[in-house]
Amino acid sequence: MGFFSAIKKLWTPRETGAPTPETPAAQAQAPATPAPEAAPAQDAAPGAPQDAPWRADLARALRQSEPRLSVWLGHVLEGVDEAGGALWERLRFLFAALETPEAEADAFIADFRRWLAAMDYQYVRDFRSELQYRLALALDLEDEEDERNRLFLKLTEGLARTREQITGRIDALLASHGRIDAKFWEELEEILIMADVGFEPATQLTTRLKERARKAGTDDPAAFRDLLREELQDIFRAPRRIAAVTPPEVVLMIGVNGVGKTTTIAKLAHRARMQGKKVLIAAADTFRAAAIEQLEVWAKRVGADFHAKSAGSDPAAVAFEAMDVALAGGYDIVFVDTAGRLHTKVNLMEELHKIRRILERKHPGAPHRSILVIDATTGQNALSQTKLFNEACGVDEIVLTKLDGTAKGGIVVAVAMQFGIPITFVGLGEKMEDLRPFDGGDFALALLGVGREEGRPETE
Ligand SMILES: Nc1nc2c(ncn2[C@@H]2O[C@H](COP(=O)(O)OP(=O)(O)OP(=O)(O)O)[C@@H](O)[C@H]2O)c(=O)[nH]1
Ligand SMILES: [Mg+2]
Repeated sequence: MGFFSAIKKLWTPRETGAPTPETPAAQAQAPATPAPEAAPAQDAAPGAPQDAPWRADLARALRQSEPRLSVWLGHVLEGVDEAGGALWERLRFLFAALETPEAEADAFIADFRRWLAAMDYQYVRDFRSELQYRLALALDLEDEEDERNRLFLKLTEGLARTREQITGRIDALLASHGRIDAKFWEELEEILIMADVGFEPATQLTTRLKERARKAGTDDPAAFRDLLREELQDIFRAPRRIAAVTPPEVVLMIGVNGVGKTTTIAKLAHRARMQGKKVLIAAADTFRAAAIEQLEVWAKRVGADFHAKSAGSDPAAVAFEAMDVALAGGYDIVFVDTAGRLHTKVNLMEELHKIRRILERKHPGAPHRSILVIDATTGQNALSQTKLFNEACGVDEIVLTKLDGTAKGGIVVAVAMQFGIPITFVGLGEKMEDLRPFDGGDFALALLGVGREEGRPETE
């Protein structure tokens, strides 16, 4: 949806004397005159039919505000403390201003109200964050600066303990060395190993940093932080694989026990639903009846359809049937949950193979994304998990869960260095909005405790 082109109409400073919007995009592209028929902000002009005073006030506030979702939401929620008629009216006003088709706006609000009822939330303070997340997804605004800053804060918080491990010690290292010498590199390597980067990756990283320092012609410890930041940003810049997919896109979720496969499916399904996709979830973890029930509850909560067989059924048979349902039902995306398995158990890994074969037979190209879920608190074991799952059945993407509060986030560096498999999402908590796209550059900055503004290379 053309969020920015839509809001620009509201910004036109012509009639309000509002401050000129400060973003360059807006300055460059703001149209000279607003399209009078499109935005309700125009309806709110004196004499317009819908002249409830709040409309004029809200229109003015929106027109004068920064082009940021959180600022906009702040105006929409002005004076609104709880869910109810006033909130829905004000949200509709915002949607109309953004030229959202009415049916989509209604669907969004109906969906959100269902969620509020299911969660038993009434007050804005309890659901504001979820509302902003849903708006960001529905309006395709996740890349907006504001959302990225919000995520960056969470990431920085989540990595606080890991950062203590790495940055605190690196600070001490820098303070104790007048120049970068052999002893410096030795101590650095030790710090990296202690921070769970792992022996081999730590050696490799140190070698790469040495090379970087040599090229930069510096032995000044003051320059080191920048070298490390650049190196980490490079490491995390694994290319995303984007391939054309004939729907339904099939996502297979794999990993050891308890890492967060099922909750990650729920979170990804939630995202897909908010992006307007038709979603099917298949319960190919037939190992425990409770696992099937857990997934069914999640499917209901996020508004996805669900396919399961009884506990103890062949997981490949579930996948087989689910593909029939998905193909016949015109689904956009299918998530296949699998039982947690030890990567060292050959027969269990063979079962994953079988699921893959069935999916491929039913729908050539499937599974399009085989996602390995790794628990960031695992430490070094994450490396052998990645290696064995990748060898046994191929891993296209990695999702790292439980990054909130772990001191072992250094493992991410090792995984990224050793396998070159893109990390696509990170889990920063148990809520739906706590699963976010992984941005390697931001991750490196958060890991080093550098702000986004200071850390952005000039070229980006
Ligand atoms: N703090 C935190 N907890 C998480 C995160 N992701 C998942 N969890 C929690 O981890 C626990 C296990 O999650 P599940 O999704 O059931 O894990 P699973 O991999 O499906 O487990 P099995 O099916 O038993 O193999 C749950 O209590 C989740 O709420 C995260 O990013 N942060
Ligand atoms: Mg599970």
